[in-house]
This record gives sequence, structure tokens and C-alpha cells, in this order.
Amino acid sequence: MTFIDLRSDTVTQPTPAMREAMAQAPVGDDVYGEDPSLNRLQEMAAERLGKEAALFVPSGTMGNLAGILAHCTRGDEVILGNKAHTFLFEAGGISALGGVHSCQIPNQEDGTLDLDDIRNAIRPDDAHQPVTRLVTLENTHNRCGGVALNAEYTRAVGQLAHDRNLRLHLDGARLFNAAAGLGVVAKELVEPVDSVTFCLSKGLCAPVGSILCGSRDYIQKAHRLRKQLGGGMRQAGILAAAGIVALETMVERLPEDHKRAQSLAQGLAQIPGLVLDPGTPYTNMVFLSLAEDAQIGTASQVARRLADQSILVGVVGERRFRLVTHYWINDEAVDRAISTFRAVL
Ligand code: TLP
Repeated sequence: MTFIDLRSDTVTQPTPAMREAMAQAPVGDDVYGEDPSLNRLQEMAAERLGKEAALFVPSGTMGNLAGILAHCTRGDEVILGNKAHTFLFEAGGISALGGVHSCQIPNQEDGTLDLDDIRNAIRPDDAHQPVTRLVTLENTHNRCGGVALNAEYTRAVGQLAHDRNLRLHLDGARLFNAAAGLGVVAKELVEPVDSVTFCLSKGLCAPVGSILCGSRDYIQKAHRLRKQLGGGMRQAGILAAAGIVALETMVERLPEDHKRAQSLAQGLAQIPGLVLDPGTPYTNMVFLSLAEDAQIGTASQVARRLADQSILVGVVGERRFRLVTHYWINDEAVDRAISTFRAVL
């Protein structure tokens, strides 16, 4: 029996069309800027997001790292959410490697940062304090349930940041899920930001890679940082070829994943012992917990029992799960996941 892997959309395998495009891709040495496939992907991405330039990086983590370091110098401070992926899950790279100090303010349940909290976190001009340089947002917001931030909110944060001479960076690992969830084009969501990363290797199914977009000067700086971080690649057009297929064919179908997340949530909500987060799913993530009075062990124990039945789920707390739908999860997989949960509980 094949595994039904709901742990993340990072587990997506490249599609047959991607494998074919990778095999045929014209390539060159990208450190010399000579890879035609990579250059094409970067141009497509910049155009799609309405930014001057784009840079291919091996991962979302490196995209955020190079992206933040290109705005900041050592000792500068970035304001971010206390549930931000960059704060929680990127191994402290911005401080370990860039000397960037972080000021964490509470993420609201809807993934936003309160405008007053941002305002109050901006440092005065005082030699005792770090210099506030940057604000970052995340869209969709992973630890806030995969919720999407709308353009109006992002515009308000952009205006606040720019009025105070700060820059705004967006971790848009799942930017196209946000756009699909809100029924808008991604360009609209990133118009107010100075820089944005998005991932090709999550819901868009490419095997490797993320893109950082911004102004031409900014991307030139990020390009040097990518080299410093060891992310300058050679015939990376093999990877870019899959990214091109991702942008051309995988963006428009994301609503299917969101619909399946809805079906999954509806099915799981009927099972005694499971409590779904209010509002879940916003996009392609379903968050749920074991009911307080359910005597069925911990989430890890339940996940092991599910794995024995070929269902893989994410454990994100003592009694908490995250299930993510993606291209390789079809209707039958959703039904099987629901019936296996029922059987195991
Ligand atoms: N998220 C992964 C894990 O690291 C948690 C996942 O399974 O969701 N920004 C956001 C919002 C992300 O969710 C992730 C990956 C990243 C950045 C980092 O991307 P990669 O894994 O390509 O470095």
C-alpha cells in the first residue's frame, strides 16, 4: 500500500512534466549568469510578482536569510511575529550568520501583527539600542493555521514601515496559496512589500528551490549574499526547468488542494475524540487536536498508529496535528485518511 503523506506540502514529488522538462533543460553556469533556464525562471517570477528582479535560491530558508541580510547590517533589528517561520524554524540563521537582532511581537490568531505593536516596537534614535531596519510578515501564515493575509492589511503595514523609513519583507513560502485562498493575483498581495520569497518546492511540486524578488539593486546585493552562503549553483537550470513548469501549470490548480483540505476537515470533524481548530482550513492546512477527555494517547502515539496504516500526519504539539493537502493527495486519499483516523481512534 502506498503512503498517503499529509505531513507537509514539502513532500511533493516533481510531476512527470517536470521530470521531462528537467531532462531537456538547456543549462549553463549560473555563477557566470549563463544558465538560460534559470534566467528565464527568474524573469518569469519577477514579472509575475511585479518586481524588478528575482533570484533563485536552494530553499525558502536561504531566501529569507539572504533576503533579510540584504536589508540589514550587523546589529540591526528586524520586527517579526513570535510564530514566524523565520523566528521558529530557520535555525536562528539571521542572528547566527548575519548578526541581525530580532524583536518578536505576538502574532494575532489571524497571522497578522498588530499595527500598534509594530509601532511600539520601532526603536527610538538612541545609541543604547539597535537600529530597527525591517519588518517581516508571513503569507500564508504557517503556525497560524495557513491563514492568508489580505492586500489591505499588507498595505497598511507597508505604509507604516515606509513612513518610518523601514523596509518590509514577506515570507511568501505559500504566497500562491494565499492568493488562491483570497481569490486575488499574487502580484496584488506583494505590491506593498520591498522583498518577497516564495517556494517552488511546496504546493507547486518542484523538487528544489525558492525565489527572492525585489528591486534590481536589492537583488544584486542578495546575489552576493547567496554566494557567501554557499548557494551559488552551476547548471541549476535543471532545477529551474521544474520551477518553470511549476509557475506555468501548478499555480492555477491550488484551489483543488484547498477544496480537499475542506473535505478532509469536514470528515475529521465527525470523529469523536478530534477537535478541529476554529476556522480550519483557511488554505491547504488542517489543524486539529485530540480532545482533552480522549484517552487515546498522545498525538505522536496516534501518528504512529496511523503510519502503521500508511497515513503520515504532522505532529505539532503534545496533542496536536497538522495535515497538509497537495497535488499528490486525491479524493481517494482524503477518504482513506478520514476512515483510517476513525479506525485508529
Ligand atoms: N516549512 C516547513 C517546515 O520547515 C515547518 C513545513 O513543512 O511547513 N517559510 C515558511 C512559511 C515555511 O513554511 C517554510 C517551510 C519555509 C519558509 C522554509 O522553506 P524550506 O524548507 O524550503 O527552507
